[in-house]
Amino acid sequence: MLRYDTGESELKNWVIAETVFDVRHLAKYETIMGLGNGYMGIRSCTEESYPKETRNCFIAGTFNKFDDSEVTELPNIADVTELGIRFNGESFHSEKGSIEQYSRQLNLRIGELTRRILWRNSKGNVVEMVFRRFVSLHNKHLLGMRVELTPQMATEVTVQSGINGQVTNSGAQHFMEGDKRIHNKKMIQYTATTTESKIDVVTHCQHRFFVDGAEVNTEPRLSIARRMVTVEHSFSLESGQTLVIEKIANMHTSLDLEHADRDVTEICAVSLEELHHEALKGYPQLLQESSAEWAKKWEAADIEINGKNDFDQLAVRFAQYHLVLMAPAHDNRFGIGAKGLTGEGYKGHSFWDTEIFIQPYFLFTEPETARKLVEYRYNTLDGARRKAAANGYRGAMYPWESALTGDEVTPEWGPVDVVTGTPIKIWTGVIEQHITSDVAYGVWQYYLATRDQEFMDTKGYEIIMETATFWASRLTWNESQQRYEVRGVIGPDEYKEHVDNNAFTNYMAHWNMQTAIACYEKLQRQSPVVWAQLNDRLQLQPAYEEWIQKAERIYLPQPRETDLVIPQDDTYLTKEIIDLTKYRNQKEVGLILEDYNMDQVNQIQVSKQADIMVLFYLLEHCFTDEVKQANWKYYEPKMLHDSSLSMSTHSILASDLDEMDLAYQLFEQAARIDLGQNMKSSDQGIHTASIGGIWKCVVFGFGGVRAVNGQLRIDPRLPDPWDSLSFPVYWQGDLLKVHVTHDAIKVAKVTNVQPSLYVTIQRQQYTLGNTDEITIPLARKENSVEQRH
Ligand code: IFM
Repeated sequence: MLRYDTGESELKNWVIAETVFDVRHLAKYETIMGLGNGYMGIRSCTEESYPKETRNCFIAGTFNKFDDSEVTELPNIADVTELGIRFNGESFHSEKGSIEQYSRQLNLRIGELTRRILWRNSKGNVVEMVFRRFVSLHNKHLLGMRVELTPQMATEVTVQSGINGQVTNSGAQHFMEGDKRIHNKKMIQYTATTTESKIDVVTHCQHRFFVDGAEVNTEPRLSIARRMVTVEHSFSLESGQTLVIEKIANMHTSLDLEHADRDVTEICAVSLEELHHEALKGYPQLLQESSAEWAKKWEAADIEINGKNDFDQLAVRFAQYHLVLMAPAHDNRFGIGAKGLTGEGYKGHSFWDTEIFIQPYFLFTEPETARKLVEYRYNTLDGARRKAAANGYRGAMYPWESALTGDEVTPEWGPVDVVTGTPIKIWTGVIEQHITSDVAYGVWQYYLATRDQEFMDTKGYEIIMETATFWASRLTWNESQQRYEVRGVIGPDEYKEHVDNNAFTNYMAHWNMQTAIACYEKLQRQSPVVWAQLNDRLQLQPAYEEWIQKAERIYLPQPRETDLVIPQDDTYLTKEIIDLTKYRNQKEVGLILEDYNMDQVNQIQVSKQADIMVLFYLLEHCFTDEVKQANWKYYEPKMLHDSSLSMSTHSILASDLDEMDLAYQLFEQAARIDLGQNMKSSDQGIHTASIGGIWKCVVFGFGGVRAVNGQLRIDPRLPDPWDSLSFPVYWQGDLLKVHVTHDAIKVAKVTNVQPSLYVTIQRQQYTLGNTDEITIPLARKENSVEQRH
């Protein structure tokens, strides 16, 4: 059972808890209680091992390809979290003896996992156990564990612990074993190298033991076996004595920027030295150092919701916690995986999830991390160019799934086709092409929110122009209609494959070319040097002419006169309409694929996820509320929300349309995708886009924040169950604090990077001077934007 409130007041809405241990739910808790820091992520497997566990540790960027028939993936790193504990020879395991008391908690505020158990073994000996664990936000290489064992009778306790390199990714072994060693009977070393990408991974760990507070040194039994190094310590405890085990581990790789010039021996030496130093500090101090970093994160980003349902406050903190875990803020060579570093799902690959669902959080909360994310797309631009060329196009065609290089890494085959009994062919890597304009959109949003001209001059314009050139080469001329079309794609709604003129794709391609045109003209006017450099490399003049000629004639599906519905693609509206009640009431997603295969689903008016709705949110100024409403009415009944990206988009759009009850209901559902009581939803890892979506529902939806035409708009609408909402917004270098109630909005400019800042609130423009604070009564919508101070 998942519980959200511990009742401890100082931790109210900061804790998620498991109150009953159930092996059927291992995967759920491993994921949602995952620990990490953007460099490494570990699933929260228990110290004792269970057959159904998925014991994963990932380090960002360490991609490896197992063999030619597979795509590259994040490999599972040697495990340090497993401990074998025996009491008078009997191994601790929850399926033996009986568990008299149990609770496991993740404290989001400090990033510590705690498990408390009162266990009675088969001989009636009762042991009180507390397991603690954290991954450091202070030293990205470090992980700390502490176990407190208090048997209620005299007991011989044996602890076997070390490093286990026998882990795989569902059977795929990504490593060649390297050096294994135990230094001075204490410091355990395990090195391994990825088989294809040749990345060295160095793991060390060290133990300290205390009995009733006094450190004890015992002679261990040492063991080195195949892909495994362990030490075993034994202790004779009197009844009521407490044994404390501290295990501190660190991980380094040859990919780490600080090790660029080192070989594996040198990395080992640095890592060993570091661990020696860190382990001496002890768990409490190391945790304290990490907590201090969490405190800074929360101070900079904390959102306060006052309302009827505590869950809402917890949900947004849970989202922010996982946003920290997923983002490789330390290195611009790595993207954010669709499951972050919490599971094998989607193999660590990055999707449009980053730009459209996750980046907004960093843009408005931690802009320096947002810069890393857009730089990642610049670092993979050459791969995107290769993909365009390989497919007969020009410019840059971003991969649907991206790893280190920007080459396409989408697997070719997926789960079973229920009709043929063979694996489903995955087409997304070939024809889900809107990712290219999504990347450009992410770059442009970054620029609007930061005005980081240096980034644009050296990287951003190039992405926008090369992606526009891709679209120019991708369009097909329709002679009879006298227009350019985008044929044979998958739009965001992946239940429609090989469609022509997916509205989302066409509008975004158009936006991409228009933005490139605007950038070109601005550069030519204002930055001739930058323009000349880009022109030299990209032959901009002819490209510009082509963008203009084609952008003007690209087909943008228009609302039908009869009902204002925009065709999602050329054929969607002609397909069969069936009764979808069964699938709309489903407990788990994807039920329709158990009854129909993809060819059949393609022939039905049924949608996997938000498609046109995402367009309304990204290009909101292009569509009237009437059109948005009409399309909601048409498409929503056909929506299964079979992707975790869908619910949050619908919630934001409902907020935009002032449908606050609906917006809140959808927010609640989005917030429960991982955090809810569905015990299977997160087995493969956290849904990072949905996590970003939770923040977006709050700040973009209820908070009404958006960058529109280069200007910050804050147009809040609180749902009924909330009394107030406070959140920070970074905008063009300055920090704003926003406080919203049902009656008023208060905006304070906290920093003074710019002398004045413009913000549109309820369609009126305000200027905020240094440390200005304005309070504006909230009224219903008005029609025109007026200038006021
Ligand atoms: O990017 C998404 C896609 O839109 C739907 N399927 C899952 C992908 C990764 O989250």
